[in-house]
Amino acid sequence: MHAWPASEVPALPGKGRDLRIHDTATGGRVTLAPGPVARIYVCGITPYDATHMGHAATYNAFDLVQRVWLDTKRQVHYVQNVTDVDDPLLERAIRDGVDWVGLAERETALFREDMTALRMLPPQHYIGAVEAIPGIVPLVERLRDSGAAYELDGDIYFSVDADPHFGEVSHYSTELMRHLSAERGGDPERPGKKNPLDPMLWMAAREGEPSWDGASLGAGRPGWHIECVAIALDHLGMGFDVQGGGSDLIFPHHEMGASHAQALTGEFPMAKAYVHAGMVALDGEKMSKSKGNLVFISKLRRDGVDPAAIRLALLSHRYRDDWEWTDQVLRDAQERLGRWRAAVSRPDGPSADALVEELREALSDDLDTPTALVAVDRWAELQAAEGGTDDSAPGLVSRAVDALLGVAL
Ligand code: 5CA
Ligand code: ZN
Repeated sequence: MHAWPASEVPALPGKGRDLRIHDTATGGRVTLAPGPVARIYVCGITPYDATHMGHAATYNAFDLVQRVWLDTKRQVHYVQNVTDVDDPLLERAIRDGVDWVGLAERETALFREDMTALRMLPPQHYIGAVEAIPGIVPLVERLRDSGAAYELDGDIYFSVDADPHFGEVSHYSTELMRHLSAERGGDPERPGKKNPLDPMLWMAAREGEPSWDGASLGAGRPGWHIECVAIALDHLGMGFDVQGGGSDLIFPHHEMGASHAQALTGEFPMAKAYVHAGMVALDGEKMSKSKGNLVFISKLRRDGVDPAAIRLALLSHRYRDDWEWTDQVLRDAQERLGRWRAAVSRPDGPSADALVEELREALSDDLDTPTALVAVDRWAELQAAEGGTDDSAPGLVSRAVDALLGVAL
């Protein structure tokens, strides 16, 4: 699949700082010190509805990770998937009486537009589940042939007991795992499974559902977790720097992915850091396509809201926190954007060298964006109150805010 166009990232004077970030698997901060090329996999959308504020918040976090790396003059190798065949997508297509392929294409196209408008850096490899099937089939065959997977009425399940490290990403109790498995696409109640938590790797063709040639597996379609493992291993290899997503992906998705990869390669973990963004809520509940309590990026754009203000609204929250979207959050961001734009539109101002370092320090500190925004606020206040004589300062602030926060002033 093609991704979306990249907005340019201005180079800043001086040197960026290494990123210290919270890793779910170890429960502490890790300093990500990748080589000259940093490798990141971010789980993409299941395209059955438009991009909402929760998605945008999660993609914003991983966009910042890349901006910090780029500021240290590293290259970034970024991979993202699109879960363009899965139960929720097929169910929505049936509910609305539309073709599932068309639905996925339409919503993916809208996602690209939203990401472009929000100045999110595009992945180098943007890969759909369907196009990944030829790579998924041999992995499932290998898992089955090595005894890490088994067949149940034609479906192939992964055996979580095959992985000695199972549980070491989420550290959740078995009880919680069971609960979340039922809630998030698993089938812990299905009779005949070796362990109720075992996830499906390959689902045998069902009447009226799409299916693909699975060689020795028979016709069917891939499970969700093996999709991301196949794409990540194909394009990044084992031991890449970050696997990212929202905190609802900790279990089962990232736990199972690490297990699949462990069973395939003997190595653990697949990613050096498992990084998770908090959940955005609306009206007291997690924003989700299945509940329908959504604020769509595309709707706000149609209403004339500046995407830079949306981005500032996202940045005003710390990425790991759960938070609630309200109209006030957007109004505050719009006002802030106005103040910042006024401040950089003057021909000179107070020196901004220290501000650049403050931004770098805040972002390298587990993406502390609220502190970063306050630093820019202070420069803008000083500009409004006293001005200054540095004629390079307004341009430097614009470039720094663009390069490090993705906001175009
Ligand atoms: N296709 C899979 C990942 S392989 C999937 O989870 N798709 S999704 O469309 O449901 O979600 C896309 C990303 O948005 C995931 O990282 C998910 O954790 C994140 N996300 C979903 N809802 C929210 C929310 N309310 N707040 C923050 N992030 C969210
Ligand atoms: Zn994924």
